[in-house]
Amino acid sequence: MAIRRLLTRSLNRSAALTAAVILLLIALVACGGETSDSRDADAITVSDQWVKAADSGMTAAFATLHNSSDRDIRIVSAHTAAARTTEMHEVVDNGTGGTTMRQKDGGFVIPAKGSVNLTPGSEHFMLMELPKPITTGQNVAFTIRFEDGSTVGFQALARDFDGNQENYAPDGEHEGMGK
Ligand SMILES: [Cu+2]
Repeated sequence: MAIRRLLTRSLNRSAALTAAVILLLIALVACGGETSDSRDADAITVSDQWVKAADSGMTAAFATLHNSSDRDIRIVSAHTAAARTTEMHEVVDNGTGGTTMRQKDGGFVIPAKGSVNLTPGSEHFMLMELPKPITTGQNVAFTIRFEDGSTVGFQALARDFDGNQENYAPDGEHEGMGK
């Protein structure tokens, strides 16, 4: 009887020890994963970035944003000295067969281990009230800020682009956004 109780106790103890070791290992792995890209900015890579050349008014910038981390990462703001205001826009149905752009609620979210492709006719950085022309071949510097306050900077080359012209016209769909 006494032996059996002793045996049970030591089994319980070794089970508890095993559990503790497993928990410790999980904690170590979790921490190890976090140190490589603990800041949002460290997990984001920007590629294929460009901006549409424009003489005045507004234009748009495009890029592919990749997130190497295991968590979704949100862009809370974007900035460039080439525009007085920079917004994050999405393109949606306007209910009458066309499309309209509007500010993306909460900003762009780059999914864990995934990408967001900003392309003409889809999501884009909207550059409003250009203080001076953005000319073809010019490099435009951008800074994007993430939810944790970290930032990523990138240079986007200005290109001529005729597609989706109507979408970016100052008198077009942006009127009535009220923002
Ligand atoms: Cu827009």
